[in-house]
Parts: sequence; structure tokens; C-alpha cells
Amino acid sequence: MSGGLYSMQSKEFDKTLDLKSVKPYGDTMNDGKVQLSFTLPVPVGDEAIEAAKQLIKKMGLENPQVVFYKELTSGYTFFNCYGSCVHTVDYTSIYVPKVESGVMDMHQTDEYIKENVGRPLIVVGASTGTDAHTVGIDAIMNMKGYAGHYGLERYEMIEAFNLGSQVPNEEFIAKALELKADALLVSQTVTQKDVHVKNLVELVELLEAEGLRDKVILVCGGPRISHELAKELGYDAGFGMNSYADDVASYIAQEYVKRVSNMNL
Ligand code: B12
Repeated sequence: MSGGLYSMQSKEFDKTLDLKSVKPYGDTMNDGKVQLSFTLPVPVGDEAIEAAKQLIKKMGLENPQVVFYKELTSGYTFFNCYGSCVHTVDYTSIYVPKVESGVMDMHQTDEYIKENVGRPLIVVGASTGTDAHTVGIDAIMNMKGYAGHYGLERYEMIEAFNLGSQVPNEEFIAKALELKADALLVSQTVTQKDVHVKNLVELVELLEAEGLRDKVILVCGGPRISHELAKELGYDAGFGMNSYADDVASYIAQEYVKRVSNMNL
């Protein structure tokens, strides 16, 4: 829900806050102050600074200020700038789709699977395609876990197989079949030229072609993945920054039980 306690506290602090037209906060309410940094492919100098200011105005920011600039290499200038945003958003109308299942800790999830499934769930994960980033999928799956949250390998009632990085989609599916996976976890970090979208969609298409899409719980994750994007691409759920094994394990367990009980209806 938008607002709530936060809005009450902020309104007491500053009566000019209107959650229907929110703009950035610098050091006074509604000053719209934004900090941004970028590089222009032009030589360092007064013309470069003027070009940066004109660009900032075109972005919808008033009073552009270049507070730092430096030549990166010949013909390229880096800028740190400030400006005041003239646009606002209606915070009260915002709806962000999220994974709805409640989050349980490792022991609760193990207990839940014992009681409701009666066997360990098989989870196969990888960083797929050309993506070489392993830290995200390791954070979710490794025994030692991440930021105080044990990974799936630590769960008594989850059999977790981490295939590592740069796993081609075909190989990922073959391994999922061999291991009789209940859930597939895909990690995608690189989003340059939308490579993640292409790769994630290709996996869905391959699973569909093999008649396997409905037989697995399909989850993706990564720093620029949202639940909304995941759903759009044909996944059951998506997890972004600051997600942990607890989130995905709870989701998989509850989703599995939901599917089995729907089948038994
Ligand atoms: C370490 C790193 C590398 C290492 C990776 C080593 C390894 N073994 O992983 C190396 C040096 C190999 C590397 C290479 C490259 N990298 Co790099 N890398 C990074 C860096 C510094 C950290 C990433 C990281 O480990 N984050 C920590 C983990 C814990 O966070 P996370 O991945 O977000 O994971 C969390 C969530 O997203 C989620 N999650 C992630 N996956 C999954 C999966 C599931 C199923 C679930 C539920 C949740 C989940 O849970 C995790 C825990 O909360 C980032 C910059 C940064 N500071 O983020 C750049 C960054 C990701 N790299 C980048 C780039 C461009 C590259 C290269 C293309 C560079 C190049 N030109 O060669 C190559 C790509 C190689 C390839 N083929 O993939 C860019 C990506 C930009 C973009 N938007 O696409 C970044 C953002 C740097 C930048 N600012 O430009 N990189």
C-alpha cells in the first residue's frame, strides 16, 4: 500500500508534501534536486560544459549546474551535475506487482515442505546464456548463503543443483530433465542490448516446445529483474536486488503445494 505511516510522519515534518505530486527532495521539500552523472563523447572544455547543461535542461531539469568534470580520455568528458526536476509523480496511484507468497525462514520452509510435500523439492539453478556472473545465483544457492541468509543447498528439504554460469539454455533444460527438477532458477545480470530478455524468452520458448513449461516452477532473478518483467516474459516469478534464498524457497514451496492441490480439485 502506498503512503501509510510513512506519509503521516512526513506530513508532520513538512506540510507542503503532497503524495499526489511527489518530486525529488534535496534539502527542502519540493526543491526537485537531482544529482546525475554522465559522459559526453566531446573534448573537455567550456563547450562540453555548455553541452552538458543544455542536455540537462532537455531532460526536464531546471537550473543545471556542472559541479565536477574531467577528461576521461581524449575526446570524452565525464560530468557530475545537479538540476531541479520539474516533473512529479502520483505516489498514491502506484501499484507494483510483487510475489505474493509469505516469506518463511529456512526452518519454517523445511517444515512446510515436510508436512505438505513429504519429499525434498528439486531445484536446478544457473546463470544462463553468455552471462558469466555467478555471485547472484551463488548467493541464492550456496550452502554458506549471503548476508546472513543460508542458501538453498543448506535446506534439508531442498535438493539444490547449481550449474554455475554460461550454461546454454538447451543444456540447462537437459539437466533439469535428468534431475527431474521441480523448479528452475535462472540468473541474469548483464542487460546490455537487452541480452537478458532475449535469453530469458528463449528458455521459455524451448521449454514450451518440449512441452515442459507447465511442469516446472520457472523463476528468474538478477539486479535488474522485477516480478513484473518476469511475468511479462513468461516466468512464474522474478526476484531483484536484495532478495535471498528465504524469499525464493518460500515461494517455490508454496507454489508447488498450490499447484498440487489445484490438480487434486
Ligand atoms: C563481479 C562482477 C563481474 C565479474 C563476475 C565474476 C563472477 N564470478 O560472478 C566479472 C569480472 C567476470 C564481470 C564481467 C563482466 N561484467 Co560485470 N560486474 C560485476 C559486479 C562488480 C558485481 C556483480 C555482483 O557480483 N553482485 C553481487 C550479487 C550478490 O548481486 P546480484 O547479482 O544482484 O544478486 C542478487 C539479486 O540480484 C538476486 N539474484 C541474482 N540472481 C538471481 C537468481 C534468482 C533465481 C533469484 C531468485 C535471485 C537472484 O539475488 C542476489 C542476492 O540478493 C557488477 C557491478 C555491481 N557493483 O553490481 C558488474 C556488472 C554487473 N558487470 C557488467 C558488465 C558490463 C560486465 C561485462 C560485460 C564487462 C565486459 N565488457 O567484459 C562482463 C560480462 C561477462 C559475461 N559474459 O557475462 C555491468 C552490467 C551492466 C548491464 N546493465 O548490463 C555491471 C553492472 C558493471 C557496470 N556498472 O557496468 N563482472
